[in-house]
Amino acid sequence: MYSLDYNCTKISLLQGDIIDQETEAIVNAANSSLMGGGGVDGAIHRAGGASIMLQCLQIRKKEWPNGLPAGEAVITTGGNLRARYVIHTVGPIWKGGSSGEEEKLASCHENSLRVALVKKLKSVSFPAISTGAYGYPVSLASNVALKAVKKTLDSEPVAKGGLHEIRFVLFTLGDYEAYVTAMKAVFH
Ligand code: AR6
Repeated sequence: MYSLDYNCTKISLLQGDIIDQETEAIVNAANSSLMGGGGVDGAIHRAGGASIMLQCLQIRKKEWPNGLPAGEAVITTGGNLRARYVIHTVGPIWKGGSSGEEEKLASCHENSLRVALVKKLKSVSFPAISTGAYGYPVSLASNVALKAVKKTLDSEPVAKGGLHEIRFVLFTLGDYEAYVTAMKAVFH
C-alpha cells in the first residue's frame, strides 16, 4: 500500500482485487456495449449480479442507444458488491498512441470522478483501465490516470474535501509498481 494526501483527498495504491473494495463506488473498465465482457468487467458483473446488467440495459436504451463512447462514464447500483455503486467507463483501445488514446483515458478518469462527485460519494476505487485487453502500456496509462486525478483535484472546487479517498487497485505487482512510479512522478 502506498498513499499520499493531496488537497484533502487521500490517493492510495494497492495490489488486490477490485471486487473486494469497500469504497462507495468501484470503477468498471467496460466496453461500449455495457453488456459485460472479460477482465474487470466480467468479474464485476459476476460478483455484483443481475441488477447491474438491468441498469446497464436501461442506460443503453434511454441515454446511449449506440453504446457508451470511450472516455464517458455512467453509474449503476453495485448490486451484491460491497461497493454501493459501479461507475462504468470505457477506456481507449491502444493503437500506438497517436489516435487520441491519452485524451480518452484522461477523460475516463475525469468523468468517473465527476460522476462520483455529483452523487456526493466519498470514496472510489479504480482498476488500471485499458491496460488489459485494450493493450495500453501500464507505464504510460498510470501517468495519464494520476495526472487526470491531480487535474480534477486541482480544478474542481467541489473536489476539495468532497472525495476522501481515490484508490487504485492493481491486480499484479508489476502494475502496482508502475503506479507507484507514476505517483511519485506526478505528485512530487
Ligand atoms: N481487480 C483489479 N484489476 C483487475 C481485475 C480485478 N478483479 N481483473 C483484471 N484486472 P481489462 P481493459 C486488471 O482487460 O484493458 C473487458 O472484456 C487487469 O490485469 O479488464 O480496459 C471489457 O468488457 C488489467 O491490468 O480492461 C472490455 O471489452 C486491468 O485490470 C475490455 O475488457 C484492465 O484489464 C476492456 O479492456
